Amino acid sequence: MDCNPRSLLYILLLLSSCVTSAFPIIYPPNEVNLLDSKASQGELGWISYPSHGWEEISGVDEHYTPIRTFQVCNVMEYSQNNWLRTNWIPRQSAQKVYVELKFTLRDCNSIPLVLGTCKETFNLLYLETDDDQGSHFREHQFSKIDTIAADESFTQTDLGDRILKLNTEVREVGPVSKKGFYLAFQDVGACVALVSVRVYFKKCPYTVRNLASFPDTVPMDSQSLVEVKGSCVNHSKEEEPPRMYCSTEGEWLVPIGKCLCNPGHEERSNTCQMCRAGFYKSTLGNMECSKCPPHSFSHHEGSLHCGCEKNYFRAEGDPASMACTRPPSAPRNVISSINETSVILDWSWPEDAGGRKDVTFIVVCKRCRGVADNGSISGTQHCEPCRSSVRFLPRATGLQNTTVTVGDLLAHTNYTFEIEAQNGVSSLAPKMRQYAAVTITTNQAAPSPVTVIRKEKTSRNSVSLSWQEPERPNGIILDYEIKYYEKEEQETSYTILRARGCNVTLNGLKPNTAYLLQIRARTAAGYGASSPSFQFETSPDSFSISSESSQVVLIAISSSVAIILLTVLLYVLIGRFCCRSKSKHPDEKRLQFGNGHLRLPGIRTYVDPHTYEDPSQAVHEFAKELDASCIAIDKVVGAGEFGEVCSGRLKLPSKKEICVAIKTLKGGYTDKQRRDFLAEASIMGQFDHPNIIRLEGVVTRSKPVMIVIEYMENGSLDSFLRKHDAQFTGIQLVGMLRGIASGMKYLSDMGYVHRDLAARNILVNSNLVCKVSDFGLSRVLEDDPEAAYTTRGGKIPIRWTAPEAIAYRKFTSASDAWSYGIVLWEVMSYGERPYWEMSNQDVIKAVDEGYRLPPPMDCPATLYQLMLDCWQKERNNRPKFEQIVSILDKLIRNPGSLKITANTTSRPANLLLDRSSSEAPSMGTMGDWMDGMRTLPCKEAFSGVSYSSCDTLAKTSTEDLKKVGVTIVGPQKKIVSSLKALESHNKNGPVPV
Ligand code: ACK
Repeated sequence: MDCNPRSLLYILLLLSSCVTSAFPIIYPPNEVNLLDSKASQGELGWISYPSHGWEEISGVDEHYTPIRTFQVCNVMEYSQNNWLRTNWIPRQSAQKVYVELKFTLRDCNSIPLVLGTCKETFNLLYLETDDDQGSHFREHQFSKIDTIAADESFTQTDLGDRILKLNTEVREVGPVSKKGFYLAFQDVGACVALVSVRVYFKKCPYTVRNLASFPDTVPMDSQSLVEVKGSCVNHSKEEEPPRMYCSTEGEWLVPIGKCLCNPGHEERSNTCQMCRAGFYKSTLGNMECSKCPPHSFSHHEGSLHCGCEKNYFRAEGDPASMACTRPPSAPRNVISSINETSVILDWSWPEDAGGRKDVTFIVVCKRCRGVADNGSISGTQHCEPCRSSVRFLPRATGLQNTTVTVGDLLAHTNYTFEIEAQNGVSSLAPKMRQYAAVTITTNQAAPSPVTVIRKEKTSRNSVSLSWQEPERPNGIILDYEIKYYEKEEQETSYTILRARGCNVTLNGLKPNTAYLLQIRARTAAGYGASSPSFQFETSPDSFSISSESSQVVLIAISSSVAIILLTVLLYVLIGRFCCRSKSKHPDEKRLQFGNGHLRLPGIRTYVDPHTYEDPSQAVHEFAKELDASCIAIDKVVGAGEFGEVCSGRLKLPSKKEICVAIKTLKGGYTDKQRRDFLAEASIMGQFDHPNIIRLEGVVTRSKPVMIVIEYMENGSLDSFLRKHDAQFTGIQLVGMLRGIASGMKYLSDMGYVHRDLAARNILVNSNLVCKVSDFGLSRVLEDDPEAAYTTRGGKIPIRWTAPEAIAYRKFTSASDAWSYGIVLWEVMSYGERPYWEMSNQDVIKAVDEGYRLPPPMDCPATLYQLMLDCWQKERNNRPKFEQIVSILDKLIRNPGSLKITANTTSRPANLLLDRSSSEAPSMGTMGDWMDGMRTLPCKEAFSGVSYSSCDTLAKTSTEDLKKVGVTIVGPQKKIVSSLKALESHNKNGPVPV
């Protein structure tokens, strides 16, 4: 072994240099080298003083990389002071620098004979200057950084060899402030090889965090952190300002805030990159680009959204992620159901909703002309939008359900409805829109209500009104029905008038009284709904005359008196002329009642006496006042609600005495009772018909108050029939029924609804003539022992009353027709109680369920059929009294038809017939009658007789019958009496008993 310590160190370094390697030198990114001796392959050019001190030599480092090193090993001599100074090192931005030394140092023990002179440390010093001082070097200018000692001098190998250990020491220098500095290494007698020197400072290196870039940042020398603002990378936007802190160790700390990639860009490796074709990104954010949704595409990079394919669309509010959609197909299976002037349209959902859920429906109404015979619209149709008054329920647009009701259409009009399904993109593709169309024709409909009523003129007792035709007449208006009543009376009694035009004057009103009035129009389709109630008031009874105007008023009164006197004179003259002329038709006489009420040509109307303030005023308008001394009461024949009914005689001056019935008003009556009592006379007095009980007059000026009427020998029809059970021929019964029907026809023509038509209210005279009696308004029902209170509070004779009148007080001539059917049944069953002992409730229920009274025993089929017709649930289907009269007339002309009975078995005790199965056979011709006759024992009798009319037959005598072989006396008489009855009836009306 060489004992020269310097050579030992040198050998080691040379050996090391035999194996070279190209290890790249990698430094931490946050360290910035100011000097690295390893990086230099050539001479470093550092100053060594004295010259025999530090020596620069080439060698290799621990990685066998060629390096330049300095060594000194003057361990044998005392007082060593060897300096090695680096070149000037620019400070750059460093505030504090680090010096990393790699060196080997031999321990003095391993070197023989150096005791006392050998050292094991060296000093590290520095000098700051603003410029390079070149070779100028002064020891005392340097400041010591530290004394550097080796941690370990040798390392033992596995083979027991000792290997020099490379020491690494790092020292901080700072703060440094001048532009540059020098380092110096002072050796005082050690054996040291300086393998490398690296001088560096620390920085926070450029970095990108949260898509914000942060520049290289040199930390402060002090302990404080440096706050650094980041900048968003390209194609990104700040969401929250990005910031970070740079520590003194060159580390980035506490990232705050971030940036987001712009639409059309996504984050890829800390950058924002454009979306690829076929992808899109519509919003700011760091999510990935999405694939284009169905029916859309993007051909370019960086797409914000994908365009729709042909015939596909995106609605304004549609998100970019939603598939492109298209308008829906047309609704399917449109069905219309027409109800008069409204139609319900139903349809099915379209087959293709276009890929959307926001499908709604719109219905367009068009009024079309040019309909072909088969109902389909012809090619030359003209359509125009429907009027705005057409109502859609719930609405015409934005329908979410597949049905709509269209109302207020015109009657008998063709309409086309276009139903379109719409969705959010329908408006974008007008050409792609499809609709389903349906064409309908509306039906007949009743007119709409009158809405505008005007008061033209008012006086004490009258008012003139006019109104506008209903907005939708739905046909030709036949007339108007005007119903009015005193407001206070609350419709308990009212008056109905009819007018053809749009105005009317109501007379006979009470002064200073409030009235309510309703008008409804009538067309062939029936009555429309009533107008809303219209209120008017009559003028006050008295008025004051101011002194200034008194003279004028006086003149007016005088003039009026003169006019009235003139009118009376004229009236008397004309009256005389009329009396002398041939007697008029009773209906024409009716028109002479001069109470000032509406008289419409051709329409005779009855006047409600309740419209008169004072009943005696009405009663004297329609009834003659009799002197009580002309009346002789014989006996009491019955009891009415207001008092006894008596029989008696009436002897008017210069007239024959006649039998009369006298209805009396018992003492202690109230005003209302008196008014109601006399109301019957006021009503009766308006009628003049052979089948309506005739009023002779009234006694109101003395007591008892009386109503005097014609005397009807046989009393009430019901008790009369019961008394004579099965004693009349069919023709006699039909004759009685014909009379009742004729009276009812007269009443219905007058606009009077009886409401209480029943056999008990028909009176029969000695000639079997039946007359309708018992008149009044609500009183009639109050008076009737049969009347029962209904759930709605009214009192109604249930068994005789039509269902609609029971249910909602719909009293009309049609409800009277129902009652007539019951009377018919009563007559044919000789006064049997309708529905026998069934309770009223059971009757209502049974009738409502369609059950009807069965035919009375031996009832002719035709009459039973007539009953059933009168009991039609739908009141418009019931026969009018005119038709009933004509049917009965036909039967009377063909009595043989009465022989066909509706039932062959005996009368059922309590069985009602189901209406649907109770069809009666019909018979109405002369031939039918003859057929009926053939059921007699002498059925062959007429086989050889030629007959042409009832008249011919009626002239048939017993002799004639003998000629044709009817020789038995009984049948002969029966046939002849039947024929006589027929003839008599044809000539004189009802057949006498
Ligand atoms: O069934 P009747 O005998 O006929 O009993 C009643 C009673 O008065 C109570 O109404 C009888 N009656 C009513 N009006 C007349 C009249 N005009 N002629 C004869 N009797 C009458 C009725």
